Amino acid sequence: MKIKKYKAPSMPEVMKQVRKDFGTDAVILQSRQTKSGGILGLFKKNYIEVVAGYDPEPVKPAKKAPIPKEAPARKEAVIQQADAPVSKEMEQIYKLLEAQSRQMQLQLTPNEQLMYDRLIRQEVLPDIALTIVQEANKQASGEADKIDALKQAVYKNIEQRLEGLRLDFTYYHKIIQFVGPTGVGKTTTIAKIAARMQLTENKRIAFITLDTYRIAAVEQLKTYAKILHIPVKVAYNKREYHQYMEQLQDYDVILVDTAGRNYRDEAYLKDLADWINPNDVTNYLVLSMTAKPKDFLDIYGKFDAIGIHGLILTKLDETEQYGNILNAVFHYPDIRIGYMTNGQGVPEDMLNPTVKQLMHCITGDGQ
Ligand SMILES: Nc1nc2c(ncn2[C@@H]2O[C@H](COP(=O)(O)OP(=O)(O)OP(=O)(O)O)[C@@H](O)[C@H]2O)c(=O)[nH]1
Ligand SMILES: [Mg+2]
Repeated sequence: MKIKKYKAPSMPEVMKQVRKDFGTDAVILQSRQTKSGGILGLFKKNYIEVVAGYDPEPVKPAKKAPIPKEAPARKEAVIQQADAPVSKEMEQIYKLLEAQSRQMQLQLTPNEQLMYDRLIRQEVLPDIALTIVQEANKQASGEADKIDALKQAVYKNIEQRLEGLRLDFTYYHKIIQFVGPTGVGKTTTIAKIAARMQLTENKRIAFITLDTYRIAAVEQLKTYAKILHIPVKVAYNKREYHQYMEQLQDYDVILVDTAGRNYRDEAYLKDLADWINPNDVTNYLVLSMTAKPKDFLDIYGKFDAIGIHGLILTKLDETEQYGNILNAVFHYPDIRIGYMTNGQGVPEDMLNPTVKQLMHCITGDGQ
């Protein structure tokens, strides 16, 4: 790659010089504002300094390149905007140069790059976005140069992955425990599920709470229990928990609220596992869609150790990025999603997800 430094009073003037030397294939590697000239440090003038590069042998198209297992870290050209007003034409040049620079890093065609960027904006993890786009490129069989064909292939690829999911609130035991990090909506979701089971399935429900960590937590569940006419027991230790399980055997379903704790607290997870036999209870992990992508997977991984039968995804209404769903499906292809919740209203803000809804969430496109 040829690299050259340019300096001029404004960005358009610098770019004129860059284009004169390298044409439109140049990549801006760095730009900054400097001062120079003047007398005794006074009357210095502002200049824009740009380092531009040009590769006379650009990277070959993606089709011939081997598919990397992991996406390389995305390095973007450092472009510090100058104070000088930037014309529309210049903005377009910046965008083109940025896209070219990223393409060179990932070895993607412009259409692949567009679809990749779109998935990244939805917070799909980079290695997953890259795999999907490259697989879709192959599936689009020769049509991938048309953006619509590639888009449809990407959607199809995602849909095929979603079809492996189990989308229902199934439980294998009378006792269903709701576990998860702090404040994700465990208690609220328990109330929603209880109300729904009473209304639509005519089930006899009882509550047990293991959340004696905060006084308000017990009161919160008791309030819902009162409204729904459901008995509630508060277990302060493992012995009491087992005792209440026995006492409540006549009920159809026992919904168990647990304390939200820091999932990085190994002792908490060990306690949770020690209190129950995974063969006796169904565990639903409650996760908020607002969690950061890496944390979301990390939390799942940590709780998986105690035996997770399904997921409840909460707070859909608090975000517009749903890449977490795709990231989870990628790592755990046969997980179950029991319910998704989209608001604080009990019991109405809860839905049974369908593949179509999940697609809509992930792509933001309703397809
Ligand atoms: N926007 C929105 N808020 C929700 C949703 N579900 C629950 N919440 C709110 O999230 C907050 C925490 O809900 P809780 O049910 O107390 O959460 P928790 O997981 O039991 O919390 P801890 O017991 O403290 O760990 C409350 O203000 C709920 O109303 C949802 O789907 N959307
Ligand atoms: Mg709670």
